[in-house]
Amino acid sequence: MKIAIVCYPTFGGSGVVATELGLELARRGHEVHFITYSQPVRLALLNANVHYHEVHVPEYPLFHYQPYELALSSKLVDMVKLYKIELLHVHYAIPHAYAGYMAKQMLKEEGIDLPMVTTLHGTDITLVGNHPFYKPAVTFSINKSDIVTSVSKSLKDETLKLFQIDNEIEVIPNFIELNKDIDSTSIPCYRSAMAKDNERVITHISNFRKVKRIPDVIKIFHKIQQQIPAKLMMVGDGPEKEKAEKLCRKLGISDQVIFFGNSNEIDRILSYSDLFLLPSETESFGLAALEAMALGVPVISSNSGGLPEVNFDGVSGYLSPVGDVPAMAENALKILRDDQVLATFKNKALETARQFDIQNILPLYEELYLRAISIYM
Ligand code: GMT
Repeated sequence: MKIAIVCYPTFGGSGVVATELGLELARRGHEVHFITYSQPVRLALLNANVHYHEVHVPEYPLFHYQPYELALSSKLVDMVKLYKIELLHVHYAIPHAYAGYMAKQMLKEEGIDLPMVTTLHGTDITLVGNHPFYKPAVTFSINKSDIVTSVSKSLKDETLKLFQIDNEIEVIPNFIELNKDIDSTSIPCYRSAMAKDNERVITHISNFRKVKRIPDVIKIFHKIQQQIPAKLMMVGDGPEKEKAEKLCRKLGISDQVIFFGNSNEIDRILSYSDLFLLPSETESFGLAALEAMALGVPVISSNSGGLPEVNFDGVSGYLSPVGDVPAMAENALKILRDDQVLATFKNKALETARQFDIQNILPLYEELYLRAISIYM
């Protein structure tokens, strides 16, 4: 199949899922065209089956806001015609489903039917999409998509609760490539650069937005390090980072917390980690938790949104109510205190991650694409 994928090119989960999906589709012989405003961060490699087309929005003094949707839908029309693309898969409803629908309508005028699959990822529904300023357009574009998927059952339920949806929503969970070769062309970071041998390595990875409850991450770690030697790896960047550094200074733990910023060494850092913290306010799925589990790292998370569908309580880690820092710290210590217990949780985390192996999930998308194409046959 010739497939166009529209996504955010940044470190966010939806862009990562879209990129990994496209790369695996290409490995399976499909021709994949990524269409977005810059090359997706995980898209290191372009080849005969992997193409990237940049959406350029020229500046003009009259525009207070650059009309990205307009440029995206025009680019989609041009690329579909040029490469004879058979299907469009948009990740994150805003504004991708809206721009995709416009492209579809323009192509229809020229006698071309373009099936469109929309995947809902989370904040496009729970935080941003639900805002009255966007709601009518988001509802419209979900209802006009040929097939809609959500990354968890929780997100599906939330979408049906918040929007007037008359379209079916199918759940296809996010996935992970297991047994990845953690090879790096750059100089790799070593465990010894992160922690001493007797210290446990605890990690948090996110975009440091409010929804991630970064202060809870620091407070949980603060309690853990009072009981056992440990270091905290804070990976990622975003609006809450500066406040987090301040809180570490206030709690007197700055020398035990390393802030990495955005990193391409995520797998390596995780492979040295003993525990992953994800106390988010809400999380439609929690891809970062799955990435940790796939490298044998147990997860301490909140129990909100889709997290219970990924992190199994008492098996791959523990779940607690949002904001319950004492419970999260206590559960973390239950895992970390004893080498044998830690080893068991590590094994179970990896075993749980296997359920989300890309090799099991990808055929679900292939089947769905064929179904979308058949609508217009
Ligand atoms: O808000 C984020 O964390 C980023 C956001 C995105 O657009 O990438 O993540 C959402 O999509 C991910 C991939 O499906 C999910 O794993 C995250 O749980 C979800 N984030 C939230 O629901 C807060």
